[in-house]
Amino acid sequence: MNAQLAESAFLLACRRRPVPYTPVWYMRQAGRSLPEYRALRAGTEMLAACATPDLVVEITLQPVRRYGVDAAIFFSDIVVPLKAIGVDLDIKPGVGPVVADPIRDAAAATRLRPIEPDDVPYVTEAIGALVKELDRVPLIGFAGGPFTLASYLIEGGPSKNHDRTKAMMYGDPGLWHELMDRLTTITLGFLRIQAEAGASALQLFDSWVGAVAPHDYRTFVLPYTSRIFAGLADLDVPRIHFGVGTGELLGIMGEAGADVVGVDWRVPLDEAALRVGAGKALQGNLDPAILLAPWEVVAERATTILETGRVAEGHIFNLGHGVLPATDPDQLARLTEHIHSTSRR
Ligand code: 1CP
Repeated sequence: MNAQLAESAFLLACRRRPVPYTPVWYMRQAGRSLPEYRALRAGTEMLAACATPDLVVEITLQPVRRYGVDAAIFFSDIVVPLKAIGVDLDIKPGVGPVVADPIRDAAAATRLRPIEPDDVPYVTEAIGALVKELDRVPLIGFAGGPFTLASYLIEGGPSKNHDRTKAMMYGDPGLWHELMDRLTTITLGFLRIQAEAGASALQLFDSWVGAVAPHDYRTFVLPYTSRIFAGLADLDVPRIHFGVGTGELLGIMGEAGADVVGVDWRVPLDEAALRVGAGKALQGNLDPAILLAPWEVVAERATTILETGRVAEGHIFNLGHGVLPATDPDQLARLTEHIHSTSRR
């Protein structure tokens, strides 16, 4: 890693060291809201695009150029490693991941095998090319959290309440733990592949885990998220842990072992810092819908988040969840500028 990269505001904030200004990037910054993305993707299916290094490199770089963000996020999807080990699934436009044969019994669960670098040569190749192109801008690799992956596999697609997922968790804990154990091995393997290819930070997106009560998180999820973060500890790469609707889970997520905890828009960052506990940086947390309001509203809300974020030991500005497709890219470009200039020390 070059010295400027190691001293980038993003990596310094992840490590809770002093920063020249608050670093910023946006979840789902690549994709949907960018016209140059829609032009490039035209005629190529999502999973095919994820397996084409030239496209992945270009799509990953687009938001860095346009928004001036302090980190790039690898263009891929949380279901890519599942597809790579042979799960029959697709990403349907306007829907999301759809699994042909949902996992509902032990025979199906035991077909989930560990992932190897040879399963995803296009990931290693694209990350290698990106690290060169990005030079001093950090690249974030990512994977889906085990609960969130389990939900897609059990439900067969996007779900509002994760009913079947919880039915397995409560009703057949043996099968649940078998499935979570295998997903943990895949997620950990996929994150390590990305770090070894050159990613300089890793984010675990357990987007839907906010559906679980804290005491159930402890029994049914924490053993697995803890194993993932412990399994990355030797890499010297900051680990970020994110979920939506996790206000009641922030304390336990703090225990799971990441360096940075992502916070959605429901909990102010000063309160989140108390819940997460000492020794963590925070990432967040502007409601993505605020970007649909006039600029003055965005600026005022963003400034408040910089202020509440000051009590955290490190703060990476982000949205509370992904960029909405209807977002005007100019709002995000202006927001990056606003965060940098307002926070400059
Ligand atoms: O046809 C298309 O253009 C597909 C739209 C799309 C895109 C652009 C999907 C389908 N995934 C992605 C890229 C993607 N997915 C990225 C990289 C881009 C970036 O962040 O800049 C990342 C990090 C993800 C991660 C992802 N996929 C998550 C976790 C993050 C989150 O937003 O919570 C989840 C839950 C998914 C599943 C998924 N994939 C796609 C969709 C529409 C969904 C959500 C479906 C649902 O609501 O359940």
